Amino acid sequence: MIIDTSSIAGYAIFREEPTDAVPDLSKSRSTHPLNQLSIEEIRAASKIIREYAGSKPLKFNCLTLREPKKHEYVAFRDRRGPRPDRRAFAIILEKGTPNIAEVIVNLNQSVVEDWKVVQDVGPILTLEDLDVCERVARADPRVIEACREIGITDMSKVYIDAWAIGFDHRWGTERRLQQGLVYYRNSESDNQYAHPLDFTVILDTEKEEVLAVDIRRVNGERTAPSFEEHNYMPDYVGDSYEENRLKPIDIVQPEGVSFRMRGSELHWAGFKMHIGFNYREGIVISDVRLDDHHGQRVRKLFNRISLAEMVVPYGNPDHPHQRKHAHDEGEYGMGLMTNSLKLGCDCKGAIHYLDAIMCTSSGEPAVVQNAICIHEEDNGLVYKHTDYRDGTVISARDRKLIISQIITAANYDYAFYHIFTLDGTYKLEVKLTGMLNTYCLHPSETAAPYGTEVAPAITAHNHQHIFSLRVDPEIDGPNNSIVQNDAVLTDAPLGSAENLYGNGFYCKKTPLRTAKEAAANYCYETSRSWDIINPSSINPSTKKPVAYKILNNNCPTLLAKPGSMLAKRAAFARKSLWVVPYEDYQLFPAGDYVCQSTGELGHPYNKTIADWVAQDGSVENTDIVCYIQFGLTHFPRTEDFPIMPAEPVSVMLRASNFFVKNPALWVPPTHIAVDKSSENAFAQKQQVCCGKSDVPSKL
Ligand SMILES: *[C@@H]1O[C@H](CO)[C@@H](O)[C@H](O)[C@H]1NC(C)=O
Ligand SMILES: *[C@@H]1O[C@H](CO)[C@@H](O)[C@H](O)[C@H]1NC(C)=O
Ligand SMILES: [Cu+2]
Repeated sequence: MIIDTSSIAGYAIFREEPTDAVPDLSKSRSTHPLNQLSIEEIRAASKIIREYAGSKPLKFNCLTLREPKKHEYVAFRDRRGPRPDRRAFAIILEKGTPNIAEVIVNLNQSVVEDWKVVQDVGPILTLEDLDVCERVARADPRVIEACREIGITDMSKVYIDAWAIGFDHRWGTERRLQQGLVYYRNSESDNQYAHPLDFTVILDTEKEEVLAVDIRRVNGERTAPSFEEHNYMPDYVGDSYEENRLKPIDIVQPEGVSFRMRGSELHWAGFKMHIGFNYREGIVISDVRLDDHHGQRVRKLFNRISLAEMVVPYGNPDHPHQRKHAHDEGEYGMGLMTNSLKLGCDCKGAIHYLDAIMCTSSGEPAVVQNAICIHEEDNGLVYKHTDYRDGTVISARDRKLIISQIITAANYDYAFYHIFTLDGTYKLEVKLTGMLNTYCLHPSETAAPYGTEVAPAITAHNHQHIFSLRVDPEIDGPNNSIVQNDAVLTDAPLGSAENLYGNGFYCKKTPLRTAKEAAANYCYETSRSWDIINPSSINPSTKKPVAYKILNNNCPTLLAKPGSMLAKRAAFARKSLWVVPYEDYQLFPAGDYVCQSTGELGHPYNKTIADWVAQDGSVENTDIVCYIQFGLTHFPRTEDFPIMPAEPVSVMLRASNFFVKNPALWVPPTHIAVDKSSENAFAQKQQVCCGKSDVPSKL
């Protein structure tokens, strides 16, 4: 079926043969309402859109599933309502005009249901858009001259990373801009980040023209490039590999995996969920439920989980570095930048892959094979106890179900691991690797205080990585509230009757009732956490509402002055937590359109979290959505060069008085040593911990 392999900006995108025939969708078997659009559905939707547009030449910016409205989906899921129609959502550029249209297609009825023209917004830069940068900039006389001035005449050795521009007042939003960061390679496989050049190129994506070459002169002088090599590919460092130092580790699952898939629905260890994917958010996990073994029922946990935005602001105030604050999701798309994964390299063991189906600018389907990896890993102990008197031991092992994807955003690579464990926990772990963004140092400059000289004359600027995890909770049902937990000392003074010894402390619970109250920051002094509670579901033991606790203690403060462009554009990153009332299709906290956004309040077509929170809606005992910000502040180290060792950062949602007891008690223990008189059949089996691959070391 796949006939032509082409590579867009180095990513593996496999194109399907174009066809005019509209597939007869009515014949296809019923699709889960949250499934990605199929190849046939993409073809059908783009044909319907083209026919509607008549002779206007169109450029598809995106074409993706329009998820059903929540109440329609829930009614269908709970067998109270009809199957929702399949719909597609597209953002279309009418070529040669400034018009941008948001289009909704009903695939069941083969009609365009809505064609809305929006203005003053910047649609995502797709890989095809970014491909313009290097091609056009390399051939531009001003770029050639800028290179010649610093002694570079072979333009085939000049490489230009395409970035969104942030915001540039010279052009506003009339043009779709990008900036090119310029590097040199001594040879094709040489590490370009060791040879950054001292200028950037501004381009118009649609006109495919260079608008400006911004040269950063120091005391009126150019900075000479460093040609010293710092490499990591085998051609250069292969001689230093020590193959025999590490013996192979193979993961053996002799009876296969413990999860089952039906299409994109996944069942594992009592969890049930749907795995979706789109060009913008990448992985979307919906409808997460869990068997409660003690109550013999399936309980709802989360309606939808996805990464909703991220920002990487750089801290060097010199022009043009202020423009480097990539919103990798809203500006480029987590789906579009996703890698095609390789067995045994990106994940080990028995792997189930799902493909991602997106669309090219001409409206053809584009498939990234093996975009989503689903696998299990051993996760150490889930519990253990030894009775010190007689050596009675019980222990059980935990394991993780991991749903992952890896993206490449120019120099950086990010791996996203959505992890479930046997105690009912959900965790998002992000691993940061790839290449530092580097810049050249003029002999009169020092890297400090805004960067680290990671190699002679090469600085890597201070920056942050702040991610926004969107969680639409459904803790035992749709109506939830938020309570802030702070560990505090008892007020009563030392020596008083209430606190004679001064050791009293408790968990101070503060209900956050409105969106403004719920705009909260982490507090290290009080080990702050937040409970998502269901006020009408009471734990019989505590007699208090059941909860899932947000544990987020990696919350860097957004390092941008209030009122700055960055503080406005990345307003979402100003708090560790936001909670807003649920609205259909309200997903992206930095706006639906992040490219060249100013972040000003009240944009007619581009609302952000700041707009939503300003309405100060009730978030008490109602359908709520949480945006959880986490990440790290990165002062580059020499160890991060020439390629960064992966650095993890994570956030967790953990059951808190949700179950009546340890939810992992059903997990058969792997080690029991008990009194032989025990009557229990399982205990009598004298189960041993080891599997076939566990052996004593031969040392
Ligand atoms: C709409 O189309 C989908 C996919 O082809 C199909 O599964 C579903 O049954 C259709 N729905 C209706 C109401 O006909
Ligand atoms: C949730 O709250 C709304 C009012 O905000 C109410 O209409 C609805 O019935 C509640 N749903 C459940 C399942 O309790
Ligand atoms: Cu970093």
